[in-house]
Amino acid sequence: MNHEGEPTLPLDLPRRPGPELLERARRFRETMASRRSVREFSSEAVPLDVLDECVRAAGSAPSGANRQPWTFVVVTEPALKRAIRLGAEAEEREFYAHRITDEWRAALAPLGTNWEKPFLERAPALIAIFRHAYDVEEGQKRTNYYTVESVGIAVGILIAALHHAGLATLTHTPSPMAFLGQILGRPANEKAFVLLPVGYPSAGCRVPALHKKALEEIRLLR
Ligand code: IYR
Repeated sequence: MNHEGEPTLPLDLPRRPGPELLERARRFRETMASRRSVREFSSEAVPLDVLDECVRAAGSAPSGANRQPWTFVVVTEPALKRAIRLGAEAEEREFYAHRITDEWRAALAPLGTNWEKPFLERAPALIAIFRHAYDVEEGQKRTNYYTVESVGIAVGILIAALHHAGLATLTHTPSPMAFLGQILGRPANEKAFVLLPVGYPSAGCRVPALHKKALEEIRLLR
């Protein structure tokens, strides 16, 4: 028990020798280095049990006061995917026509994006992640803490888990995203956070030639 009288468990984390740590770190880094955001999907179905395992991994994330302020909606129903595509394209049309700044347009040029989002219908699954700004228990609002950080970490683990399993994702944030909660019938405390199309890349899928910063550009030693 801890000092509040709450139950505790022994921690089960194996102590690995240095070379094994390095080898495992290197292999994970290599695995993650091949992850790319994909916008051209095959329509081939993905196994739901694989998605479930990846969502379980995401659900293991740390969160403020362990509130786990997230819902993962796995959408495979074609009519729902179509509605989501139409909702996203309505916002994106406005974004690319009016809301985008010249500077932002230039920043997006290497990605080749536009208002059209056919991948939202073609990808076999869309995982819509909702952030619980608060929870409602017995009609009372209960505050959650650090929800953006918590859900961001969970989504990072989800993207890593899907990639590690062998599935491609796109981290998609049509803005604003209120249409997602409406289409999927989420309550007012759940705010759409990000939309992840998931599947296999289409045959011949190409991705932009992007550069990732080297260690020396992102890590400081003090
Ligand atoms: N949400 C838009 C625009 C967009 C914005 C950023 I920042 C990106 O990295 C990519 C796209 C869209 O999905 O097209």
